Amino acid sequence: MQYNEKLQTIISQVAEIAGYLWERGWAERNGGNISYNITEAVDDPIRRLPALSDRIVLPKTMTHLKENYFLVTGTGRRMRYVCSAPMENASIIRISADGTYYEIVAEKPIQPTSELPSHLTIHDYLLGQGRPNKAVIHTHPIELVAMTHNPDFLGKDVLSRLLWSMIPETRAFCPKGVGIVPYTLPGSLELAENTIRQLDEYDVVLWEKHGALAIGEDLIEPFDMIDTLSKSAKIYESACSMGFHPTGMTEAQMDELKQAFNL
Ligand code: 2HA
Ligand code: ZN
Repeated sequence: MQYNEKLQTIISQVAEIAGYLWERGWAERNGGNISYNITEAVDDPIRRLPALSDRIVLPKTMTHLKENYFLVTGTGRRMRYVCSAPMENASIIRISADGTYYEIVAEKPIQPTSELPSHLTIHDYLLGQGRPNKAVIHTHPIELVAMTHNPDFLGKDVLSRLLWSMIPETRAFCPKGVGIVPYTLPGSLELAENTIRQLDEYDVVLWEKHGALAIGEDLIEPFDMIDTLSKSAKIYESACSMGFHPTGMTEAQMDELKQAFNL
């Protein structure tokens, strides 16, 4: 199918980021998923597309997503193949006019990710709040997930402070830090509800013993945040494996950065 330029750009970005997730080792098998609100890029030919699937009832009414369109990676699909053949491994869905169900409209009837309840609940919530995010990404970054296995790191902002202190970039480019969601069943509405509570304060959330979820106006932004936080986690791990506990930047050094860069 021939997509307009705006949509082609979004599809290329999804492919690009999916490739990074695979290269980073964050996307074993079908791990991780991506959704992108493409409503602004949708034109009449897409609007006229007939449904390729039955009506699939949403776990709850998505009031703010009525007649919105999403590009979503498919359930069971590998990120490495989303990279090489995006529209063979992702599909475009249209939310109904009453926000109670969706239909797949392009390009093939590929069932969306098992984490669709989280993705759509997040899009619905943030749109309702007037926040400009369009992209939601979920992935399994090794060192960050490892750190959630330590109960000492799960207190509010304990991990944010530790990760900020590993390298100035993290303090500068992830100024909100990371939220934590205690272990919750993957794909559940409860996981979605727990996540949106954290998104009031954070743009990146770690799901205990599972992965990271991040939001952004495009896909580059949330990928970069997870990547930067991961760099800090790797530095922490690297120091520990050299046999010492890293001192970390001091509070004063972090405050200096905060002032210098208006964070
Ligand atoms: O898409 O990562 O959390 C597979 C998963 C579920
Ligand atoms: Zn996952």
